[in-house]
Amino acid sequence: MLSDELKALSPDEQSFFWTRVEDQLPLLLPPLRALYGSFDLDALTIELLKVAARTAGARCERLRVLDLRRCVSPDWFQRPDMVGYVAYAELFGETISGVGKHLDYLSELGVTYLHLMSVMKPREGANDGGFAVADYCDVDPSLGTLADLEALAVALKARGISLCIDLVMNHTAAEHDWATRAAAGEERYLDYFITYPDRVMPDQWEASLPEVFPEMAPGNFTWNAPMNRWVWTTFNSFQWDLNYANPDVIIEMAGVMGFLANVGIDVLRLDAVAFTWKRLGTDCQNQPEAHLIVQVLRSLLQMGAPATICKAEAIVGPDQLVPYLGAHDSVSRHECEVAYHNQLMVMLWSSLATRDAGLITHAMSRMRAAPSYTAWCTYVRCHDDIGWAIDDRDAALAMVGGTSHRQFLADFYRGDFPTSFARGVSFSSNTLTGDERTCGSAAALTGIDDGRLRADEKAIEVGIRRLLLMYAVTIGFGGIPLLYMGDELGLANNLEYLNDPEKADDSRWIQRPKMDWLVAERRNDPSSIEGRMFVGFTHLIQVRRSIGSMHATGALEWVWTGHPNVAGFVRRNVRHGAVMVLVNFSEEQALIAPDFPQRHGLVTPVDRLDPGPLASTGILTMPSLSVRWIVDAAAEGVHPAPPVS
Ligand code: OTU
Repeated sequence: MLSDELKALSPDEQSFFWTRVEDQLPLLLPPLRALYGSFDLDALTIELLKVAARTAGARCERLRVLDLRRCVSPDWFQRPDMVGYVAYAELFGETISGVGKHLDYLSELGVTYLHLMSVMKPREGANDGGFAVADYCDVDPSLGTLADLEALAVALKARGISLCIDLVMNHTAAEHDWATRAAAGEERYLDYFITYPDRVMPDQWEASLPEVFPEMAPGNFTWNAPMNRWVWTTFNSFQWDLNYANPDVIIEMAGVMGFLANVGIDVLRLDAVAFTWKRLGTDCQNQPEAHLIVQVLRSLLQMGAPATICKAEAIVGPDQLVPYLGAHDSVSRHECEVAYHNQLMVMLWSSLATRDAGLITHAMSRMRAAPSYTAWCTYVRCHDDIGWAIDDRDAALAMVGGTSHRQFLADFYRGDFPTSFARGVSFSSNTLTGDERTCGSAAALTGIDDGRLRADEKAIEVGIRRLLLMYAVTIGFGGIPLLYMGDELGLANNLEYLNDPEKADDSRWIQRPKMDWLVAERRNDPSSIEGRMFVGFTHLIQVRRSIGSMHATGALEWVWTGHPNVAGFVRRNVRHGAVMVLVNFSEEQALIAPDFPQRHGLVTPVDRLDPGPLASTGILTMPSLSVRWIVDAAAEGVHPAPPVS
């Protein structure tokens, strides 16, 4: 069986493939049965195994070696030297080969993971920043060719940098071949999408569906005249949701994933994965089946191309989030290896505004632990808006009102709250629900832009401290910290999008500037804002690489520091000891009990960010807006700084 698909492989490689199949089948079959039990399961299983075998059989020698290496070292993405950088190919390097010209810059920063956005072929015209894909297996012609992408993956790998791209799995562009064939009346492809002849069903669905882009793209269905039907379009009218209830769709998507893995992609970011299954009477997000779909796809990838992993893009509440890493109510499964930690992101912005450690400590402590074989992608900013995902129960524990706190955060980061330092803008505010999301560059949200606009040196300085504080937490968390392009230089809000009619109604473009390579030249000038930022970033990254306990496998515990402005957590790692991260969100200095680290088991505490003595005056001082990464010197094999006499 499958001999045709596997014929390019040596007998040893074939048996390696069959070992993976044997290993993964018990993980593949239960979700497959739960999803598609009413279809011919044997035939479907064989079809999917063929896809996996085709992927394995078409893999080049270099990637087959990588498969072996990563099967031996499955923790490759969990290590302390993993540091990510996120950039639009076009905005960072103009073209894909242009990106290749800036690899020294990434290496200088210490980057080992590049998430390159919007590289696959989008529809023409408005395309939601590349998230309306017309061909999953071809590159945007304005950026180059598939061969360029392959060459870039090779060049990155030579520097120890993994490549991540988006797999927009929930929807295709209306111009994708499947969609045009559906529109032309081909039955097979009609069933790839969710369409209705009249408003009866759409109205029933709409009764419980929220709107993701209420201002730009109200409603969840779009009338398609050629087809004479309503099409399910959760996002923009030109983004058609795929129908995963049809097993042909999952077969196709497995094929696409194998294809991209064979181009040399290390990480597939599963865009909008929360939306892939629809259930009447619900908000059609985070349905159990959405998880089963990922489990199936991930298993097939492990069979065909085990060097490639999946990243969940599920920007959802804390309870719904951890299951994407496989941590479900009563069992842990293999699902995505990595996922965005949007709860940490939201909590960091919340704490920066309130200066208070209470809510973040309650909320983070209540979250279920991520399985030890996964890692969080931690981030401060990304290309999207910030949705204020504060859970009402967390708010209640911290004795704040959920609704009023969410409104406060939207006001604060819009700059409309007394004492606010932020200069963000609102995104897709929903007048019905009162929900408002926020956009703005990290520099704008931390007060650097405000300082620049008012030419207030002091405010700029404080803003830089805030931005570096945010990154010191995400970089010090373990997992894969993601640096959003431009943050390392403190790039400001960019208002150019307002002049482009295709972008003007989407304020997310405010934080999508073109990389400013002239400004970047100042990165080693410590008297410039860019220099202070860049040096701060490289320091954090270099130090992190040397701390074994930042490995993502360690267990995480949030701790109460006894000071209302200071939050903290400890990551304990069987192999590498422990690290305690303390963060003071306030502009005032804070004092902590001198033996606080010892009380949490760090016998010989040393701050690896600032090697001065920790508690020389009988008290542990946290300067204004500061972060400490405290390790146990005895366990880490480093020596504490000598006491100051
Ligand atoms: C993603 O985000 C992308 O990151 C966006 O850039 C796209 O516009 C969108 O999908 C459609 O492809 O609604 O506001 O978890 O937060 O999936 C951003 C739910 C989005 C959403 C997320 C989506």
